Amino acid sequence: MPGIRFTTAGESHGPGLVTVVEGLPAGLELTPGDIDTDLGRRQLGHGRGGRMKIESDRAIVTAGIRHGKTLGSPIALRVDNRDYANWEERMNPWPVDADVAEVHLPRPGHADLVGLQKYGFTDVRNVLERASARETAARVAAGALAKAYLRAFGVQVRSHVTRIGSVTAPVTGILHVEQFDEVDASPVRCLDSGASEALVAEINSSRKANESLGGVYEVQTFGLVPGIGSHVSWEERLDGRLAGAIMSIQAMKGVGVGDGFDLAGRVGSKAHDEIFFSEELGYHRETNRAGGLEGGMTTGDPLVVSGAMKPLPTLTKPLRSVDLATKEPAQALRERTDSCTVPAAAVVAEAMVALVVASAYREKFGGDNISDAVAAHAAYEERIGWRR
Ligand code: EPS
Repeated sequence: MPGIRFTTAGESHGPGLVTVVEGLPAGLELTPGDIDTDLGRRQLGHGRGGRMKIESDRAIVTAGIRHGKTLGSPIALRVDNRDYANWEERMNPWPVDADVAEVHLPRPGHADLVGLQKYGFTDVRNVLERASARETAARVAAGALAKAYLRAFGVQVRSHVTRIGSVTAPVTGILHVEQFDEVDASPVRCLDSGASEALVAEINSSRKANESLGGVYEVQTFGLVPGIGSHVSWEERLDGRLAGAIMSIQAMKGVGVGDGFDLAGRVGSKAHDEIFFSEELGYHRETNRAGGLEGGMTTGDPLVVSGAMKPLPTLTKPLRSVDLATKEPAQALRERTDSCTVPAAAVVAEAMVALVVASAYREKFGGDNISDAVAAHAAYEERIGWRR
């Protein structure tokens, strides 16, 4: 079932990031703005640190696109790290004529200590550079291609932040795609303006206390047809694939589909979505507790996936750790850091959801050229009598 595959490479303060995306059909129209708009959205959000004033992420296409259309070949994108200019000695790919100090103070909650043990290093920098969430810029670039592919089928992927620290935005009910149009105008990417202010205040007070904060976001995908994914094998269940993709994002500790963990505490009659039929809508539901997935397949209702992010582990008031050179108690590495990146994480999660859903569309509708896939999609809609 070859769908869409991607990989990333790059260290946070190295020369730059790269992604290679395979499996997109030929003939898909793209503009630079399709990629760069999302790269810019990922850099926003209240709670970001000094690094975002240095970077201004743009994708440089090095393969797979010609005159604004995909060729069907692997697409390679590069995002340069502007900050590399300040790190050329410490992060040079080649030996340098300078004494570069090793980092010996692992941060609790980061990959630092275990990565060092596993890969046989003495310098924490050899781990933290790749573990850094800077890598998510490459994922967002790849995700922008997946979103462009999904647009050909009328599918749109959106996100919003529902909680930061102890402050939760009011419960929203079923959302429509237009309700997300202004979400990027909120400094915390929250749909409720009152809650938005409270979330900003929560970040400000934790920053004053030298604390970092996590939170919860939701990704919603609109315009899907029923039957993407499959119940027939564990690998094809879309919920499993989405959960893996969300959990692969740095700092994630939980994932939910639809009403998620809340469903576990309900009686069955309040946990499912009853089925109706009308000439106008065909088969439909009046609720979406399942988050648009039944049996590992889309139902055609909005796909709702939430992610829980832990507070960032780089702290301005560091936690206790051990100096790896002396084995003596010490404070963890104290570096320039963000205090909250939940708004940015939601944009990264959009990319990961888009890549998973696009891959499943590609598996189902195939096509060497995008027009083949769109025709297969239309034939499928016709067969199942889909009317939305
Ligand atoms: C990060 C630490 C900070 C963030 C970085 C992720 O970087 P620095 O150590 O250079 O201040 O800014 O995120 C990005 C650079 C980005 O583009 O999102 C970390 O330790 O994960």
